[in-house]
Amino acid sequence: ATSRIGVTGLAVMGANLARNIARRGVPIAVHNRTTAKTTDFMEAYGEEGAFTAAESLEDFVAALEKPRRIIVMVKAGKPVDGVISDLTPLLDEGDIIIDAGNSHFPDTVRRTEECAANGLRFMGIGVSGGEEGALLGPSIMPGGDPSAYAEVEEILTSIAAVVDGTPCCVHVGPGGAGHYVKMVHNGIEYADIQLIAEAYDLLTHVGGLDAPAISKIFEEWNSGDLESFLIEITAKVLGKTDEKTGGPLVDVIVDQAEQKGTGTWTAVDALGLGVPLTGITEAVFARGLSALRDERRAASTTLAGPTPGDGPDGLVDDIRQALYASKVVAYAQGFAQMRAASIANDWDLDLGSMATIWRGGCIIRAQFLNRIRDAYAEHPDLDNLLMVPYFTDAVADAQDAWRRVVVTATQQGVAVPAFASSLSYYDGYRRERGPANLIQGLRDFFGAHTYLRTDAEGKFHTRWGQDGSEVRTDG
Ligand code: NBP
Repeated sequence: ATSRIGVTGLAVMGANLARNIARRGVPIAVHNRTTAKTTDFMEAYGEEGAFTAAESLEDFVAALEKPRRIIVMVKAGKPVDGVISDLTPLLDEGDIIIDAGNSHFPDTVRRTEECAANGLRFMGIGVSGGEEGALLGPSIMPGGDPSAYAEVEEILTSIAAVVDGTPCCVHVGPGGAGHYVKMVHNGIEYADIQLIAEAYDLLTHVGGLDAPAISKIFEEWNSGDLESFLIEITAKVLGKTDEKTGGPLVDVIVDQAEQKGTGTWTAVDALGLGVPLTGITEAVFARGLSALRDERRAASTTLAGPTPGDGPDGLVDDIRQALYASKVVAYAQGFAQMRAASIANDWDLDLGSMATIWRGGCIIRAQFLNRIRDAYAEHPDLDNLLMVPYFTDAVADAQDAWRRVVVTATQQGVAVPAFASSLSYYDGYRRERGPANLIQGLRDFFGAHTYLRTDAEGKFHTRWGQDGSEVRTDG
């Protein structure tokens, strides 16, 4: 047994993670269900480090030091369960199985329990950054038994991205916490991307700008508050000339967004927790709408819209501000969701650390995350990021532009679900008294669901269908 750790599953993510580990001088065993992939891997990268290639799981396990540390990087879902059950009889008490794929957190909770029943330690870790991140330094969100994390901490922190000397890897919490945080990360990524798409849509259809001009705008935006990986690559994608047509590549890409489901998981979980997560959820719905391409084509010549007009003065900068304010809201909602999940599951999540490990390696890496980290450093029990002076002021400064953009979009018939729902959330959140008093009145009328009063303790019901008198129902 000469390898300190092993990776099974050598598709792009597993292969790159294994190479990243090996490049740090860590002896590592590699395995893949289909052996040809292992052979190809060794031929291509075998010289990069101290690899032991294993054809069978038995040889793979035999190559590992104890306690064995095994990273499973196979397709999420059933394959992960298959690999765990194949490994289990080959392992000893205290060995560690680490699922580094995009597993759904309830599966991670279940697998943690199943492994524990077999004397094994299980970790579910979120790895973000795509294939390049896996090779050069991802953001890593490890969840699971702290004693297991202690056994792999050195390796994981050594392969993670580093920002200002701090590795983008911190123990998130027990059980499914790591995969949960990765899920919310992906959800926020959906919202960020949707907001960018709405800005692009407005600049195109209200601003009358072409893709190269919008590319330049995003390039400029990337030197301000919006500075982030996604804004940077938006400039690149919009600036790309198509080899075939000689025009912008984006103009010939089909406008149907695909998805792998992590945005939906985030939205469904928020609904279950009762957390208003409008930005991410609208982003998932917008992808769903985009997929209805044939229906949209038919509707485009059937359903009426407004007569297009000119964009107002200052439109470009207004859109920048609307994008920023909506982004603040989307992150505020995502962090509120993690806080609610942390309380519900007893995870004790350190939200400032989550912002810290997302600053590098991952798709949503951004300057902005430093502000979130600072906010939680000062106020660890913060209910909502919007209440921190930096964000309160940022949104206050942007709100006039934000409102103008939503009004313009509405008047000109451009759909901006994420901009508009973020603004509605903001306006709803800042109201001391909203209209739910009427909702409670209606619920009491048709279902005797009772209501609370602003001026008295207790629960009340009005006998709507009888004499109209009010009764106290809680004793
Ligand atoms: P895939 O998700 O495409 O999975 C391919 C790997 O799974 C191959 O090694 C394949 O082995 C193995 N596999 C399958 Br499929 N079924 C198996 C089974 N029943 N038993 C054993 N092995 C099985 O690979 P990936 O794109 O590298 O992603 C790996 C994980 O990382 C996923 O959970 C993914 O969601 C996550 N992730 C991906 C990215 C990304 O950018 N791609 C980013 C972040 C996270 P074979 O060669 O024998 O078919």
